[in-house]
Amino acid sequence: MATDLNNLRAIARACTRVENRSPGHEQLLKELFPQSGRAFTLGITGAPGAGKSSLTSALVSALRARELRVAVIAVDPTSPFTGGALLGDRIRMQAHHADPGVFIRSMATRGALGGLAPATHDLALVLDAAGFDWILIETVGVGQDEVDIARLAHLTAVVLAPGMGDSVQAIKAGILEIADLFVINKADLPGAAQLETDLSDWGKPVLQTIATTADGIEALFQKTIELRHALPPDRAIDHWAFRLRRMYAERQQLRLDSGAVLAAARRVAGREADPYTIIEEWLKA
Ligand SMILES: Nc1nc2c(ncn2[C@@H]2O[C@H](COP(=O)(O)OP(=O)(O)O)[C@@H](O)[C@H]2O)c(=O)[nH]1
Ligand SMILES: [Mg+2]
Repeated sequence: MATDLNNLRAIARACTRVENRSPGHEQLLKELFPQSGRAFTLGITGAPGAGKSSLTSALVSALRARELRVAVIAVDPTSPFTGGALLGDRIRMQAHHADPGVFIRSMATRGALGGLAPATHDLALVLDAAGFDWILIETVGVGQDEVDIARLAHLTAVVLAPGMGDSVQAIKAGILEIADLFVINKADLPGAAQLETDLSDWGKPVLQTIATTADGIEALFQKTIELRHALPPDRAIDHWAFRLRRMYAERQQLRLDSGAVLAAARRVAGREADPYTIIEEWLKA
């Protein structure tokens, strides 16, 4: 049965089908959808080196101590290796690899058919349906894809570290706006207090952590639970409205025949036709 996800290998296989957009993956997602909706997704985003992977690993330990099943999706567009996170991430996460209550997946495929954000969300749906209680999505907060990924998590933690230049200014306003909470990691380094002052203007909770020693992880967990319970009920509707628009636009794009696009582009470039009429005709078709 296609929807049988009761072991890690079956889950990994389903993830691969969804990630590669293999034939039939949509049918699989349709079948899994009714089993989804129970997992809590936390986006963990921020600049490279801020300590997102370390923090993720520490959070996994905190969740496992409570016997919660946790899946991690590491989205790292900077890594050229398919399915490969950075070596450091691998080593850090190795501690969890033998644990059947933990599932770790890297998404490294830039330019995935239909885009990185939709593929990541579909992956999260598979893991949700597979019964994971928490899904941690680590993204590098640089591009629109990553912002979209983080935006659609239940909550998003933006991770900053002192001594990384003008962190607050360096991180784009877009990523600060999607933050539900700020984590100042590497609080053992000088400048953490100043960073906290800088961040206080945003009116969001700010927590300090030292991921490498698990300092502050318990408080981060508690704050996350608190924010989770205070989530506005409309948020899920907003997220789905956003996703439905995206999904529709993608399907439209995939339906376009590239030969026909090229032929139309030639006509527009040659001023034989105007692009507005062409789009109108496509929408009617
Ligand atoms: N001093 C200090 N170093 C940390 C802390 N958290 C992570 N690091 C180190 O910072 C580096 C980058 O961490 P990593 O988790 O890979 O960052 P990422 O790129 O945001 O995922 C690694 O060498 C970590 O060991 C911390 O709280 N304090
Ligand atoms: Mg990382």
